[in-house]
Amino acid sequence: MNRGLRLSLLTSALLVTLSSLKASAHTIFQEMYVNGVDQGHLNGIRVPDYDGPITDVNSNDVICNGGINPYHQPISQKIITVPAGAQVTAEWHHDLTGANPSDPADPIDASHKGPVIAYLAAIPNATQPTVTGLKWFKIWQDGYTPSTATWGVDRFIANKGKVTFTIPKCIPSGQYLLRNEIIALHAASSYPGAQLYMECAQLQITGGGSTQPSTVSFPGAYHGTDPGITINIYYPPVTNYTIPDQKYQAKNLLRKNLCHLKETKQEIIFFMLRRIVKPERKYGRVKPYISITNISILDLAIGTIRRPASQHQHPKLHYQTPRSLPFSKPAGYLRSRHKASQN
Ligand SMILES: *[C@@H]1O[C@H](CO)[C@@H](O)[C@H](O)[C@H]1NC(C)=O
Ligand SMILES: *[C@@H]1O[C@H](CO)[C@@H](O)[C@H](O)[C@H]1NC(C)=O
Ligand SMILES: *[C@@H]1O[C@H](CO)[C@@H](O)[C@H](O)[C@H]1NC(C)=O
Ligand SMILES: [Cu+2]
Repeated sequence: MNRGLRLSLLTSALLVTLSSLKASAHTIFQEMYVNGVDQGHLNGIRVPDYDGPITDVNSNDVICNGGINPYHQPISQKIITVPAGAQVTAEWHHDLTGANPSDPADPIDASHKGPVIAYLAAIPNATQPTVTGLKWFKIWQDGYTPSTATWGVDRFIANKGKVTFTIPKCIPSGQYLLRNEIIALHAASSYPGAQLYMECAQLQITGGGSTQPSTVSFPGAYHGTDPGITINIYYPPVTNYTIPDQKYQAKNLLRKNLCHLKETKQEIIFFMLRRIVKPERKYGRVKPYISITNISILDLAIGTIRRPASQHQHPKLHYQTPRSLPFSKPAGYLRSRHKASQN
């Protein structure tokens, strides 16, 4: 079907459903840029013809769409080459025909407030049809900003449907799917209600490293009971919003510093020293034997971790603590280690 015909069919479909236009003002991720270079409309992305949402977070459709919204045929066989560390831009529009400045609901209707999110998953073959069983890790998200009462979707609309983020420099080279997602919350006060929009781009990441991020599954990462999935965004007024995928929330420091693990370890240890080990000071100079052989210790380090004011405040450290160290007990643990070290 050529673009003109598709457009006119779409237009008549829209006219027929004019009264529900607002409710059906959805969106599709359909074009990618790598370091600013356009990869071509619909190239390397599994796009559906219809822009409708997925509302069942337990459905396989939540992975890369393409189930209840069948893929546009033929599915692009292009694999987009992305150097690790590159900035990529995902561009979304109201329907598959691309940007339409005269459409007030392009790139998405302004009512569709919510977060904009990006995940990656390694895959043996980026064009293989099977997308179940992949291990996903979040690389970027833009949720709710309380100080300005604005959502990721508001910024996304202001930026004409484009969001830009970095592909982590340290993840292994290879083929990946990039899952770009918007969770529209305008009807999310009961489940199912949140409208999830997602498409997957096919990537070949080159020049990467060896960091293995911790991962989640789709379906599985989200639940109908998540405060980020089921929420009334109108009343009471939103003061905080928790983007779904709790595992990510707990480990967002890792995500933020995915490629700076050494620095991350130091910051966590600094945090633990300030928050937990402070009483040790009266015994003189603390010689901590905290170790972080395993970044999973971030499970324990949920909270605000501030940077030390100066480099000199970084303690010198030996890394050798078991990962099972309970969060409530490190002071005692440290004390015993401190004693042990004096023996
Ligand atoms: C990857 O999957 C596509 C689609 O099934 C297939 O055509 C292609 O041969 C596969 N490539 C490799 C290297 O297996
Ligand atoms: C807001 O924060 C409270 C307290 O931490 C939490 O119980 C609630 O689920 C959060 N709301 C959302 C929408 O994330
Ligand atoms: C790190 O944590 C993972 C997951 O909990 C565990 O399987 C692995 O053995 C740990 N590695 C080390 C070096 O402790
Ligand atoms: Cu919609």
